[in-house]
Amino acid sequence: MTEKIYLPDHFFLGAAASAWQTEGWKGKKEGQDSFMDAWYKAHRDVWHEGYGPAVATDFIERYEEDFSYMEEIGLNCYRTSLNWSRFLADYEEATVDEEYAAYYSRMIDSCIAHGVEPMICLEHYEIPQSLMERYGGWNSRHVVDLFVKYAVKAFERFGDRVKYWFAFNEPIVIQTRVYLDGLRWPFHQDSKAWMQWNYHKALATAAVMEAYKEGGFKRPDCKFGTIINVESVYARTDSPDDRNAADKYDLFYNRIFLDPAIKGAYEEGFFDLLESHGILMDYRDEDLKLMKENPVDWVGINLYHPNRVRGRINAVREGAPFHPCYYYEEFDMPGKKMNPFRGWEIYPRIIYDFAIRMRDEYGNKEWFVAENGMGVQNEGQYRDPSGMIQDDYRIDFFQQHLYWAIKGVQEGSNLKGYMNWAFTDNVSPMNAFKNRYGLVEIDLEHNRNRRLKKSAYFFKETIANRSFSYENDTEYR
Ligand code: BGP
Repeated sequence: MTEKIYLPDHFFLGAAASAWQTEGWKGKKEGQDSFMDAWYKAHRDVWHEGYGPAVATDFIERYEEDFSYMEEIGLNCYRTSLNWSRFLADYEEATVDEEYAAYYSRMIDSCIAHGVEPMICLEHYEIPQSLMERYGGWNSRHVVDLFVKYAVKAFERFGDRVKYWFAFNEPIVIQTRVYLDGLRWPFHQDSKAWMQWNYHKALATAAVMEAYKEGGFKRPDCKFGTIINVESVYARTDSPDDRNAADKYDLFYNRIFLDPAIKGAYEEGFFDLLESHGILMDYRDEDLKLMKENPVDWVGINLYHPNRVRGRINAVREGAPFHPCYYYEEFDMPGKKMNPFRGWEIYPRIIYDFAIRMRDEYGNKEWFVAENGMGVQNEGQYRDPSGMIQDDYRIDFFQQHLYWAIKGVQEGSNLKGYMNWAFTDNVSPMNAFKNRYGLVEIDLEHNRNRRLKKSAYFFKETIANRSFSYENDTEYR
């Protein structure tokens, strides 16, 4: 059955990206590597076909072109990050690198001139590598102070034009891949450092929120938030054992950031649990007060795929470093739909389920989908004779996810908009340009030229008509 789905009033449609995944290194100075740059240089072997952040999409030279396409599509907003490692020439003193700041200022002006609202994230994995080397990155409390100084400089420079700021994109990711799972350079496993990083980032979110308010940067039409990757978790069955596994998964990967950001506090018993596993971080009572007083205005949520778990069948070896999988095992649900390229299950209802959760468990705080999208390999095979990639699979993906998002709004969730990852194809950590996500193709063979995919026109029409057609397959056959 074909249904016409209308976008709710004021519901925005945008697209996201980040500085390190698009800009390229043009103009980058000695000592300005981010952690991602350093990882790429140190262990390039694992980066798909050797591509990485060095050139990326060359956004630094081509943002004007990208914004023209956004204008053509009618995109409401564009989210990217400010590259901490490049915006400052000295991280201790927060001395601004004028050259990078001038580029950034022009870029923001161009974005606005094309009718697109900029949304800026202060860290999308771009922690300066020199802070990793000197202090162990977010393991150090001093880095929280440096981050606040950096944020204030950013507000001073661009706060007159940027209304929407975010502390982090996916604050849990780096330390989970590095210290918890040991999957990435520099291959140093440390579960306690993992927790310390989580904590310092939650603290930094509150501290920057406070600086934003107290520095007078928060005009009435401005909002400060953070962007959290929620790992939508489903228990294998309704058994207490499976449900407990899902609950612990949710605690260690989701509530660990949602709770301090939105409720201003960790749940009761959490610190005891951390202590029982030997990973209780260093904290001060005054930090908890700061968090309590500074919840964010809204949150962006990155939602890609569900995670399914069950209670453990095998015990974890005694003496193994703590990992949340102490409480769960992943569960491979028969019959699940897959995006085979990225290896992620497709289950569009995750947006609706989270919408209801925000409504019922998080005081119906304002939120938006900050990333959702489909990464596909070898998209050239879907090119039509005119040269355009016919990404109908991506259009289906958008329709289904938007359908469930709008259902969430209809049932009272304070969901304000939806952003695709990403505007153009860009560099993923390690996978580089392997899986393409963009509405706009980046042609690596031809000077990184841009070309709109069919999905860009789906966005364009949906924005122009404030509606789209959705094939709701309800027929029993
Ligand atoms: C999100 C990140 C993005 C982007 C995206 C795509 O988790 O915020 O930076 O990379 O995932 O996933 P991947 O790059 O792993 O394919």
